[in-house]
Amino acid sequence: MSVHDLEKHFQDKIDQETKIEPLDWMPEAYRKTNIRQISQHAHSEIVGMLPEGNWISRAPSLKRKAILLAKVQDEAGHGLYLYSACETLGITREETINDLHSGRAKYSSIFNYPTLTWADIGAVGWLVDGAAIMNQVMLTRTSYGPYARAMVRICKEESFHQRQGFESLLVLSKGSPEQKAMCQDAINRWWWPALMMFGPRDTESTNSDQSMKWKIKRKTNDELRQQFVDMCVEQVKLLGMTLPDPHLKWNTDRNHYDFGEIDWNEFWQVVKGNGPCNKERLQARKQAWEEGAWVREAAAAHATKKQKRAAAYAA
Ligand code: FAQ
Repeated sequence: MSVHDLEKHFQDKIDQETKIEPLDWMPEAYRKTNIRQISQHAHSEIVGMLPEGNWISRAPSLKRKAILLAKVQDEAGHGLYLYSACETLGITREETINDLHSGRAKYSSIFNYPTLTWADIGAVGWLVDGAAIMNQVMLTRTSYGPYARAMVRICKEESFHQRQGFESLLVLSKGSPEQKAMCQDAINRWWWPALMMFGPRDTESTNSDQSMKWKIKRKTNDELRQQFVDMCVEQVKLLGMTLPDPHLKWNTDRNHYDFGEIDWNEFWQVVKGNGPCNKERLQARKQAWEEGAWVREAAAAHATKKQKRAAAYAA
């Protein structure tokens, strides 16, 4: 088959909703786009453990500590499924991790903000996991099979994460005046960065057009952001709190909430490495990688020993 025929066959499969699997022929740019997105997603899960891990030792009760521990462990699991999905595209885990450490690969802007109070952990659950799941539900139907399957399980866990965050804020919102103020302050600080998680406006999004044609993405950045705003405006009422945007207003023509302008300068500054915690986050990941070298060596030595034993039995 000529490359043209292969490309046509590939696009037909996508149009007919047949998943692309690792051994199928795929255009090099499709492979690279998936590696880019899946590895950046994996890095986000792993770096995302840092702002929450910060509060495990300071959670206000044993119950909250157990919940937070379970959640942070889930994020590690998500990272591992995603690194594995990425490896099916012919890149090694070490290569993807090197790309993170060298700054070649990005991770979500949101994890470059600090978690200053206990209420931030609730706000991360409600808003950050909420934004993540809004985007990830569409990814359960993404065209690359291993990524779509990983997302099914991840979404189930993310939905628990979002609910626990909301419930934690609900408790604070019914508490003392100080607790209420802490809850509102966390919402104020996390709202705009959460909206930035969906990426640049569609008109500025360099990858969206092609990713939509290949059904890697099923909804655009602005569509998902709008869905998220509409959902949160209703949910915040249950908390008796407000969202920090004076321009939020129901638009009867559009059947959606209008909202204020995102500070895109701040977004790009954070993406380029100049956010409040970028340097700290990367440093923590590099240190963890170096300090974990002995674990990787021991695991590799153990695997070699097992292989040799199995070969000896088989002989
Ligand atoms: N931060 O052309 P587009 C989570 C970059 S998981 C940093 O629109 P695309 C779980 C983008 O990479 C959260 N960079 O890009 C959790 C591109 O640059 P590049 C992560 C961003 O890929 C919860 C450039 O801007 N989720 O939170 C961001 O079509 C709690 C142009 O943008 C995923 O990764 C950003 N926010 O659409 C863990 C989901 N936005 O790569 C712990 C999978 C854009 O060309 C605690 N990813 N950029 O150099 C996606 O769905 C897409 O990649 C988008 C961006 C929607 C994020």
